[in-house]
Amino acid sequence: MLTFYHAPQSRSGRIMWLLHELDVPFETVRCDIPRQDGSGARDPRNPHPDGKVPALEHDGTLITETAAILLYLTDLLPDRNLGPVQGTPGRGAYLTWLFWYCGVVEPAYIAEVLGVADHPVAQATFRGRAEIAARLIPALEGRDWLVNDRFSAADILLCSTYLYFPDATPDHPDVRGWVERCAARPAYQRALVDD
Ligand SMILES: N[C@@H](CCC(=O)N[C@@H](CS)C(=O)NCC(=O)O)C(=O)O
Repeated sequence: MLTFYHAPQSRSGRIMWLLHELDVPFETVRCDIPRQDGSGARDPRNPHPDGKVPALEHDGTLITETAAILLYLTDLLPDRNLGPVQGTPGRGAYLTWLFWYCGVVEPAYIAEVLGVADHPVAQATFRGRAEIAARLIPALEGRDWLVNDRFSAADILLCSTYLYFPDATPDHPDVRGWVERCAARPAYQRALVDD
């Protein structure tokens, strides 16, 4: 049994999208969270240790962190082919995209929002938009998807930034085409309604 702790218009939308791609039964607990405008509050029903979303419970196991949940789910249901499992082609690339997003892409964009992207520590650790574009553009040149040219949870995680913040999308036709392909997926559209 999968129990998904979700708040609308938040990072947990990516898990909602994957759950719809997986076409698996799940229970959604819609949680309140503190929002940046001062609205909302921590929800006592949410088991996340920091009161955040997303969180997932599977048969008594709690998983938090978006990328960890994506990886957990695609490994749990390998027959859905939404992320290569250990020992199969593309596993290394799959892990690399997921962890690059968490360790580099999200921090780099946050540093930009905070106005510290040019700080030497931010540059040395994350670098910035140009370097993100320099990884994505060649990966998508002549390909529809990031891993094995097959849609995976890596596309969900990386593309979500540009679905939420279109102005941040690297200015290249192959990247824009990939974002459009992601947005056109029926499961993404169902997840938007479910959100
Ligand atoms: N690194 C975490 C971040 C989770 C996160 O910050 N979620 C926000 C919503 S987008 C949240 O729950 N905020 C509520 C709070 O700050 O208490 C992940 O990717 O899962």
